[in-house]
Amino acid sequence: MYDIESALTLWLSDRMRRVLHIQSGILDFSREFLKQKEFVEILPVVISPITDPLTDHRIRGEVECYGFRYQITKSMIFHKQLSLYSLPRLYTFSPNVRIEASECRFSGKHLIEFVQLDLEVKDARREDLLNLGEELFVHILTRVKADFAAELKFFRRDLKIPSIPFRRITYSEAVESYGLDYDNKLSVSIDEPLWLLDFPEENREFYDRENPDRPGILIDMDLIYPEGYGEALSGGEREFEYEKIKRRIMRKGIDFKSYEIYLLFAQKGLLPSAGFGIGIERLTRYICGIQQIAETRMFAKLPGVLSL
Ligand code: ASN
Repeated sequence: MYDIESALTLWLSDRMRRVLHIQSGILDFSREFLKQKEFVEILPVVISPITDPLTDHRIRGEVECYGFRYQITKSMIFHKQLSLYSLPRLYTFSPNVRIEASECRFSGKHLIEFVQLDLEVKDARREDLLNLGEELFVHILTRVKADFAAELKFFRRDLKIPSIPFRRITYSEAVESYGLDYDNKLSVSIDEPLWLLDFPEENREFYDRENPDRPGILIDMDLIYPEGYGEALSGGEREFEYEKIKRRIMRKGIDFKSYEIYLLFAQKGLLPSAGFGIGIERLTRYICGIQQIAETRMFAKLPGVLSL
């Protein structure tokens, strides 16, 4: 059953109103920064014959329209790549649906519908995106601190502006120090954001570029929030060569048929690029110092819970 009383209590609260003001600021400050950097905003795609495979999300959101099968967007990764034909630097605020296992409702950080600021840059290398990500984070945090001091005080949030460059470690270093479930332990152990680099191929999707000098290792990254807030951002350089894409799809055991249209474009020639996506609700959670992600937006959808 839908819990109308809890929804009303949250929506009528001073706390919620303040969260939403800060969140609106986060969107403004992101756009302000990206405009300065000559990015162009494109509109989000909600359904398409192709979406991010994210093979760990077994349930696929699908709709049938006019006899064609459309996927509900898990991420706009391929649409970002294809938009580079028109624009060299682009971003979108993209609603994504990822039907997580219902136990994830207790994690404090999973919603089945969320929005990511997803951007892509033609001819860029990972290094460029690490620098851009750092500047973007520092810009947003600095602007929130300046414009929303009263709100942050309400949340008793002493937001630190991290120093640039952020620390970088590799995936294998993280596993060595914290084990395979490094996720939480790493985030709890740091007090400034940290880049995690070089994921093994089996941990990621086929579109993150394999390092030509280190087979099996990808030129990609995650940004990890400090204080236990977990993953902030995910991205990397992209595979853009047809043969390599085909090989990666095959190694993942994915049916070529499901990426038929994408492969047609790849055959014509995709453009080299790098990019990343930042979850807006998780960023709001981190900035406000909120434990439960369900309190970071209107109509939050926790896994396994009926939501509006
Ligand atoms: N947005 C991510 C990227 O650019 C992909 C994702 O969300 N799975 O790599």
